[in-house]
Amino acid sequence: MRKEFLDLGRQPIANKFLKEDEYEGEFFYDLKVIFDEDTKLVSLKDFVKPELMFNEDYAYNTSMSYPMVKHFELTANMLKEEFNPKTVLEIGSNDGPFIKNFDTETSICVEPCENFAKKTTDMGYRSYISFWDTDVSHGIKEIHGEMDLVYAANCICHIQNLDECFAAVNNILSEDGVFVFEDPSLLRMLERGSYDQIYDEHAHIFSVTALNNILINNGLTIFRVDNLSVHGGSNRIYVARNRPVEFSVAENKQREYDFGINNFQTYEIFAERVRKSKKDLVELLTKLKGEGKRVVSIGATSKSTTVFNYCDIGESLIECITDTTPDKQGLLAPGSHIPVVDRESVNLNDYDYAFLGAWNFKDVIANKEREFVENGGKFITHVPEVMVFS
Ligand code: JHZ
Repeated sequence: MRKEFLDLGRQPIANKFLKEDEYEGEFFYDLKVIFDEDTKLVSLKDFVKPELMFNEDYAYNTSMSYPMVKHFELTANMLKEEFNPKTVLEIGSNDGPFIKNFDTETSICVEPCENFAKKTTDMGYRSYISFWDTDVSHGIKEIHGEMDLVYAANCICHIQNLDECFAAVNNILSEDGVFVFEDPSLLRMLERGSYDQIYDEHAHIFSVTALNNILINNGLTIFRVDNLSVHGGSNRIYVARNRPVEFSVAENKQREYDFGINNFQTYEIFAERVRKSKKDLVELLTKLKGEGKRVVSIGATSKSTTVFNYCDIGESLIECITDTTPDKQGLLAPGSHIPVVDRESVNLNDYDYAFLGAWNFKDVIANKEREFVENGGKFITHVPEVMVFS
């Protein structure tokens, strides 16, 4: 049975940055979250059509978050060393920071956003512009054969029909092949109160427990879990058909159980915390405005789309958002219509406070913006709770 526990209000497409003349027809949907008592999966109540989110205008460019480029290089080297795959398939390859560490002759990309598929094609990889499903899986297998490594980062949780997704992986995986994917962790989201992991693209927020339940039904088994710090706390899930299951799987499931991820009440408590976070953030920003303070935001993230729209924060409370991604600069943030600008065009010292839209890069940003702090600037974050720090 599916039970709703959180309503994050009317939300726009999280990565659809707008020109001024695009206000009119802006698409909004109801962002509500459910817990499935049977599989223990947390999902959006209503999914947004994938084509509205992932298309040739998709703005999230992995390589613009430079710590992630290093992360994918290290991940690729580790997987090469341990599994020595002869053939590699990446689902949701974005602009290629993972696949670029593998041979162009034996590696395949599947990516629905044409702008990014073009980039990996230019890098020499056979790139299919498509969503991942059984038809694509069969088509690729016919041409390129089975795959020893199927990899996906921050992509599987975007796929609405998980049974179809896993059947498609099962079809193309070689006998001893491994399927490795990483996505934000439900446990870390619940622990940290980071409700902004929830937006249109994240059709599901995964626990190891729920994934295990769904994968087993599809003939696949989780044999290892790595807990990662990236994206505010993610899990890297290793899946195969017949490998010995390692201790990390039981350990993660136990931690999830101990936290109460199998109980609906845990989600009701989380929802209460989210409502408090909204109240605290709006109160803080309103107070600062009353005192004549100026606030900027750093990182025009998908996450900040959820925060600004849920909390009804617009340009009157946060003047602008800086972001390193050229495709976001000069546009307006989805729903809130706060202007997104190049970091270089802004003197941070003109502002009193900087909200961390990219709180997952807190240390990197705090380090880069030392001068802002030295000049009396302070950061605001809402994770794990609304607070000011410098
Ligand atoms: P970042 C995206 O979410 C979307 P977002 C997606 N759905 C997903 O699942 C997660 O990633 C994993 C900028 N930046 O990575 C670059 C600075 O401006 O938190 C990015 O636009 N200065 C695929 O959008 C944004 O912030 C900096 O110093 O929530 C970060 O976005 C750094 C480091 C980044 O993901």
